[in-house]
Amino acid sequence: MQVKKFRAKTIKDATAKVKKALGSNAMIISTNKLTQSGAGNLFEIAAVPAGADSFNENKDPFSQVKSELMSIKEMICLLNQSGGVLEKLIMNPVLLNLYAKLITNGVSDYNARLFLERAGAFNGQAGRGNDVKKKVVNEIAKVIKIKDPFEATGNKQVIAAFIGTTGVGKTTTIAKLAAQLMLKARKKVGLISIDTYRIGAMEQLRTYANILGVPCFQAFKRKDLFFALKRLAEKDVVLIDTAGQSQYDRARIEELNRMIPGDLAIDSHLLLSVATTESEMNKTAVNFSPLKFQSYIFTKTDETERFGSAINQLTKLNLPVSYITTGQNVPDDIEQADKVKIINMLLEKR
Ligand SMILES: Nc1nc2c(ncn2[C@@H]2O[C@H](COP(=O)(O)OP(=O)(O)O)[C@@H](O)[C@H]2O)c(=O)[nH]1
Ligand SMILES: [Mg+2]
Repeated sequence: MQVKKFRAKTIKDATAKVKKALGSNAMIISTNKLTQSGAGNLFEIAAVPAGADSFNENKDPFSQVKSELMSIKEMICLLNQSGGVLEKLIMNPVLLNLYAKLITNGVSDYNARLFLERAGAFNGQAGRGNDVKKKVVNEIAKVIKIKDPFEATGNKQVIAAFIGTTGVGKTTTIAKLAAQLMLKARKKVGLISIDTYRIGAMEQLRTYANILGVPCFQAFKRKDLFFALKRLAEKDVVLIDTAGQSQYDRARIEELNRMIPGDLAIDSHLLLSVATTESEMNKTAVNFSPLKFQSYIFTKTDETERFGSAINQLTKLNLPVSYITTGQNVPDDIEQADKVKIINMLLEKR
């Protein structure tokens, strides 16, 4: 392999030289600050052309970063971050690479820095090497909580409601869950569609219910909901679909809040699409908060490579994640949330 070295007075200039010589897919082997007496700063980047990095696979399942190396593209992305993180990490390509992955996958600069800081990455010598990388991964793992809402609860019925903006994937997710709970966990399932504004949201759910052969009730009013729950009292699991709320529509969210009574043990899941921006996600969570949801389901993970917005959300309101949905196929494209998988989604180079 041909390693080439490029020197310049700033990291930016050295990066530009690598890009010019080896292209924007070049991989960085090392970054160094060469101290020169009196002559000011001098930085050196050693790099190889794209495709030459396969020698460095990490097999540790908890930090399965496919490549330990950072591409020049990621370096260019980092140059746009403020606050001198680059200078602090320049002698530590492993951490620089990790930081670059977090940023390019949508973790906010603030959070990426926080994870590194908590892991002691900026503490001089102590912040060097692979140990500290593991600590960073651990710090990320700490904000990811997991919950299995349908784990064996004895004979107790589980009632789960699915809330979120129109189009986020509520009905599809319920169909996937209903099928999996029936086929894999051998549970008896019933469905309810809450449609306070009578917008005819029931049809899609009823179609799935017919295919699966499970009962499906429509509830326009609180008393319909009670009636349906009574009829489904023998089921192991009742899944409640909700329709018609935009995250900006406070009146409808309030309406739904009145419908879903606090005295019933209904476990609410907020669905958030990872394809939305961090601020949109947060606004949705804030606006739906009167419904006191207890966990997140992140949807459409297949549509984006950026899982960072979900991590940002978890640092804001640290509730557990119950499921991740990975595509349009019913019933296959859903997975129970898993810490290692989530971290890999975040750190894997795709
Ligand atoms: N790519 C992708 N599409 C999804 C996923 N989940 C749902 N969808 C699609 O998103 C659209 C809206 O889904 P729907 O369940 O009707 O959303 P609802 O309005 O929240 O009930 C449909 O076309 C679904 O097939 C997912 O995980 N990935
Ligand atoms: Mg729907």
